[in-house]
Amino acid sequence: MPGIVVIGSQWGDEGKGKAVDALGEQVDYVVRYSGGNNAGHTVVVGGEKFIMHLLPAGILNRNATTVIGNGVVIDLEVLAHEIDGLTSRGVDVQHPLISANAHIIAPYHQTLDKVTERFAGKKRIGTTGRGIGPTYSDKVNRVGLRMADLLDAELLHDKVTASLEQKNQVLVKIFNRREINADLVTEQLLKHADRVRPYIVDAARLLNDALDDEKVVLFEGAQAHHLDVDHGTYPFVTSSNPTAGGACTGTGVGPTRIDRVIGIAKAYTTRVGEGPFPTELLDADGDKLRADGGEFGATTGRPRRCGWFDAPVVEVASKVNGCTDIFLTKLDVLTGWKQIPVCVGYDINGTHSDIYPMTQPELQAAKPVYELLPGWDEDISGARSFADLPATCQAYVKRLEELIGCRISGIGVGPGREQVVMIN
Ligand code: 2SA
Ligand code: GDP
Ligand code: MG
Repeated sequence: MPGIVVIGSQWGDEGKGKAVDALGEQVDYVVRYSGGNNAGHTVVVGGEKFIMHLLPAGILNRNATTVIGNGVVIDLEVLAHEIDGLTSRGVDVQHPLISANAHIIAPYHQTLDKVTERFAGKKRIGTTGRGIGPTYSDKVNRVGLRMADLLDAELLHDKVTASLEQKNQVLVKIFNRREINADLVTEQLLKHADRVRPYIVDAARLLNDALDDEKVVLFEGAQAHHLDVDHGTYPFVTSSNPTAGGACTGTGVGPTRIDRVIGIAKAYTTRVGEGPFPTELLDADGDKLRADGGEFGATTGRPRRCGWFDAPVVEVASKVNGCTDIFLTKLDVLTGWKQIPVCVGYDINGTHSDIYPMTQPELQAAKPVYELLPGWDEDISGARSFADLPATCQAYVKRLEELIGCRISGIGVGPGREQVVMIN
């Protein structure tokens, strides 16, 4: 079972960090393949909380080698800070191996992200402001900076200069900002160069060799299916491919090497940032879910929007990502509700649909159609087998499984590393 991909099946923050950590000791390599430090992946070990932004959450597993693939965008300052932070907390952080082709987030990418959002007003995306979109834009526009460029100071300077040419005009003329100096930016980036140079590798070759040696490689997705630039709620998406295909393009391994795709689904739904969200609750029920689930951004601290489980949202993610199984998280948060509504389809301008809509206007118009499932009062946080769960809780899981059309292989019943129920 060497190639395993973990993806978010909703709008992120499903608990991918915890799920990756739960796969634990069987993993030899843990690899991030998309996004950057917009991500926040949380693992709670012995009551202590760790949030990883750039490094994969699997880094807390001592046996695994950490890799950052070519599909990731890297803020060098954040990377250094994250490695030092974990080390100071006693985590044995062997340095990560970073693809020579991964792109660098420069300070001007962050500036552009922030000013673009500010100027967009009501049309803003609600980005994390970490410079993610502008860095991927540069990559696609072929004016990006790659990790390998840190190996040649002169080349790096040339590339920064070229990249800033157009941006400076935009910053000055449109956003009324000061021009950014290429020498200063190059200097800032080179500050980190000595440290990260030894990390830079041909990650595609390394991972393919590892798979040839029957090593277990875990591809840790960031964000989620519905934030994917191709498959998500465009334009309210991130600028990369968090979907399972991104594990191939974002690391350089072929699809034939992937044996398992685990979709992570929260037992209800959350979203942070702008964009459509059919089951969103703008009332006291939403506030209760937010409070009970501690639903605040792991990177920015923003309150997450909360709503009921939306089955067509997870069903389409499971299909498009080729999920082999689903890990259902935060089931414990639903304890105490008399009845739990589950969205089984939509009313779209008077027409019923039980599948996720094809177009954005249809999604915007979609009114959820709910099925009410009986709740439970028992504390399930100590459950360790499916049989430990109350009958109505078991029925909730089974109904979701039916609606998603994919086997649920694990359940999260609390934030702690040990708080999982594995189902054979
Ligand atoms: P960006 O910054 O360009 O990627 O933002 C574009 C959209 O993607 C959303 N996005 C996220 N959604 C959920 N979780 C994310 N990570 C953090 C977390 C978020 C936080 O773990 O909680 O702390 O705010 C994440 N990263 C990006 C974003 O909200 C925009 O809708
Ligand atoms: P990720 O981005 O998908 O890794 O998710 P985040 O770390 O951003 O957010 C998930 C939050 O839920 C974190 O605070 C986790 O500690 C917490 N969490 C994960 N699984 C569970 C669970 O099964 N139950 C509870 N109560 N909390 C969980
Ligand atoms: Mg998160």
